[in-house]
Amino acid sequence: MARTILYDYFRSSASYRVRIALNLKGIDYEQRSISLTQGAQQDAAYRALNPQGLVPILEIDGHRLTQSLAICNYLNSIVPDPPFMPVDAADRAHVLALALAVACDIHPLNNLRVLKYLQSTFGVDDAAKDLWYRHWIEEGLGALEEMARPHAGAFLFGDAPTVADICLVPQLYNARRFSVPLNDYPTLRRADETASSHAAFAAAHPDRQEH
Ligand SMILES: N[C@@H](CCC(=O)N[C@@H](CS)C(=O)NCC(=O)O)C(=O)O
Repeated sequence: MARTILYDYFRSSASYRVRIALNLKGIDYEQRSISLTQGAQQDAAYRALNPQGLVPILEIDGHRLTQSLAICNYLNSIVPDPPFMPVDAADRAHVLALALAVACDIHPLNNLRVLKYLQSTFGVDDAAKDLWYRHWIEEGLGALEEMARPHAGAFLFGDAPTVADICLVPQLYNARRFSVPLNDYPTLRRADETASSHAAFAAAHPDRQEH
């Protein structure tokens, strides 16, 4: 059988999501590090694999998959246990809303290419760039805290990890890197703390990756 290969970057939060998902499902994989700081995602050879010039890519079962949440969905389909999503339709919609609040409404605004464009085209300096970064994280996490609180347990939804936690943990790692205070988000911190003692999450941490 062909090997499962993850093209990722240790600090990429979309890659971090897929590492968590693969670990939760117990799927072995090899990593190919694509250095975002050196611009390897723009190399013609890499863009031939992913025209978006973004990590991650997952090669699995003869498929080449992109988009971290599409990859999570694929993994959840081929290995149903443990499930990433609740069974009840309303609960699923809620968990997906939490995941998308991070993946669609926080993360893209702070992506490397967006920050670079702000600097190169609009002359934004480092201080203004950091302000931008923190603004979108704080606004997004504030809303996520409110959204998650009613149904949270040890994790963001109940007491088992879901795709919402898969998105949350890398986003909080990012927030800490940029010294964003997390005091106002007790529900998010609790889920993050639970996840940090879970082997699948711990093994996916950027500090545990070779680069
Ligand atoms: N929606 C995509 C986002 C992928 C993405 O933005 N990846 C970032 C790293 S987290 C990237 O490759 N950035 C390269 C760049 O901005 O040039 C996903 O979930 O996979």
